Amino acid sequence: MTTRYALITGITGQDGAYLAQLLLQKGYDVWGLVARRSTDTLWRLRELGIDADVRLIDGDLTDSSSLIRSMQASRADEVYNLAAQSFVGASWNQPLLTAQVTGLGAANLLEAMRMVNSQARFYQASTSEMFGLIQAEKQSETTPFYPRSPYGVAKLYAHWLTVNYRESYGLHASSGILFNHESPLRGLEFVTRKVTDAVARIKLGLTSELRLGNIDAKRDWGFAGDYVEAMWLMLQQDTPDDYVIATGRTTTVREMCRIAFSHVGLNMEDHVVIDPAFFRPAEVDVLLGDPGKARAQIGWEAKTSLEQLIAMMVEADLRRVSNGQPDARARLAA
Ligand code: NAP
Ligand code: G4F
Repeated sequence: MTTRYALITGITGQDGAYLAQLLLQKGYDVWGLVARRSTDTLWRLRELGIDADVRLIDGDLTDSSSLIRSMQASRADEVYNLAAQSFVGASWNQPLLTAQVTGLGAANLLEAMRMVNSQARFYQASTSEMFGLIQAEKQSETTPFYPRSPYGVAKLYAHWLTVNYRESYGLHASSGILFNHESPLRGLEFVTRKVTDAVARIKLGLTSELRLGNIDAKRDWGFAGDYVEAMWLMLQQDTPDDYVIATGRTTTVREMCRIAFSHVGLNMEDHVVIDPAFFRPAEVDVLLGDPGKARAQIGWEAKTSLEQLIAMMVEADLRRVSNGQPDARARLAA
């Protein structure tokens, strides 16, 4: 069988690590673009035990030359654009950087792919955040977008550019409109991991309080390990297209929190403090995806329930905290 080559931007992120693992299992030669940082960004690849199995290339989505070089070096026939400034909260503080990386970054990569190998297949990490102020109770591929953050606006540009390059140049370019997905590898700034990490610290007596913002917000949460399978499936189709990837169930932050605390026999009411500092200038109140098209056309559906997901995350954080594992807490503004 001939070797298949994949290039993943954002390989050091949550999804990048799980996708790299999946593609390695499928026999791909996996290359990843890694931006220079002064901190250790390879911890996720190490946790999955695949850091020695992937090939890492220095580069940045804002540096076109590094993207052209990455396309050439990897000889990629599948390109997954997962890199982004992905934290919604930070996008109000860094709107220009978010536009450059999360928005224009996709343009840089699409252009590099067109120059080096226009036959390669392209995946864009689009997001339910584009639905923002929702225009339908259940959001599908045909629901109009109304982004509510600089991040959502940047992602919408990248999304439409992916559609446009498909229609303009005939590229095999697909966009996955993924709803929130989490895992033990989730960044600590996102609310699920912030909660599961705090639950572990409270249970082990290291702290007693968890400060949160709008716990009435509702999200459609799934497991990242399930969602990367959908990315791969999209690029195996004869025809490129856009797909909503979601569980079809929505839950408040409050209820997600309750599930996490009760997993270790604690009451959230004894520990959660509402702090206005964590409220956003504009909120996405509720997200609920309709994954019907993905089920019907690419045979994908979520396998992991929210209860299983949160249990998995709390258990992983209990292990980490017990082992005194360092984390990136100092970097957070969550
Ligand atoms: P993540 O953990 O924040 O990972 C983002 C990745 O992008 C990291 O590897 C990061 O590198 C890299 N990156 C940031 N700026 C870069 C730059 N200028 N050049 C090159 N790489 C850069 O995000 P994730 O949760 O895995 O999400 C993956 C993608 O899906 C993102 O595009 C996100 O916006 C999108 N998405 C996520 C969700 C979700 O619920 N997780 C839902 C819908 C869409 P460092 O490690 O060096 O920071
Ligand atoms: O976990 P979050 O920060 O995720 P958010 O904003 O939904 O964005 C994530 O999902 C998107 C897909 O819809 C991705 F595109 C994006 O890259 C990212 O992965 O916040 C979830 C909800 C929000 O309503 C937020 O206001 O939780 C609320 N929340 C309440 N207290 C909090 C907190 N969020 C954070 N991060 N920290 C809090 O203390």
